[in-house]
Amino acid sequence: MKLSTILPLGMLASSIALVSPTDAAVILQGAADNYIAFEAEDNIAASGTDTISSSLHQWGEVANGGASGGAAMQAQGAGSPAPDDNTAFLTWDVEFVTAGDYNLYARVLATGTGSDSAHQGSTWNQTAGTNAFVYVGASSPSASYQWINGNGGADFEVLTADVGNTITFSVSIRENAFQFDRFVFSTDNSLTAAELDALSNSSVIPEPSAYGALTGGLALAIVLLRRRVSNR
Ligand SMILES: [Ca+2]
Ligand SMILES: [Ca+2]
Repeated sequence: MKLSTILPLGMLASSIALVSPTDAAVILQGAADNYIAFEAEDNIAASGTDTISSSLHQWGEVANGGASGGAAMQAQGAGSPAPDDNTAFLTWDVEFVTAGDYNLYARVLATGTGSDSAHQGSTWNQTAGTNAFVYVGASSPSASYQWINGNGGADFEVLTADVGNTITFSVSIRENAFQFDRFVFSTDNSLTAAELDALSNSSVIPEPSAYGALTGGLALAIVLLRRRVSNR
């Protein structure tokens, strides 16, 4: 067997080894971007539910033509959990390539005063159920999706030590029917709604389902290898 026929297989094998089966999808800042943007309904790394007075509280994906990507995550469950009850949570894994102070913007649907707030981690890597998340809400309810400034305007600090590492951001339920549609973390703290809408979603580091694509590539390499062998 010639070295040239073996090499492609070897290269594929090392590509596979780089993807750990335990990795969740990680939302990755673009090399030239000063922001990370992602849909609330996509690439959720972890979630939790909570039962209060026999009512199950959880985040559910809902379709809505007004939502970015056509869908959003909605707080579901009768009544309202107590403030700072963050067991019914969603978590996303993100990775920055540039350190700095990042402002959180959230595109939300808050149609009434009884459904215009939620909770969020105020720093990276806050663990639901143990840390007190902070209030995030719309200043005024609206029938349409709106961008709000999260974290009370306080920045999320990405340290040099955070760069290239997976860090997590989490939200949890406060009021029923509140929706998170999309998130942006940007070093620009004065982005308008139009500017936020215009930002492309950040790319994602493949999750384990990418094994299928890699396996497909491996199968193709084996077919090509067999073809070469049979042609000899
Ligand atoms: Ca409220
Ligand atoms: Ca969305």
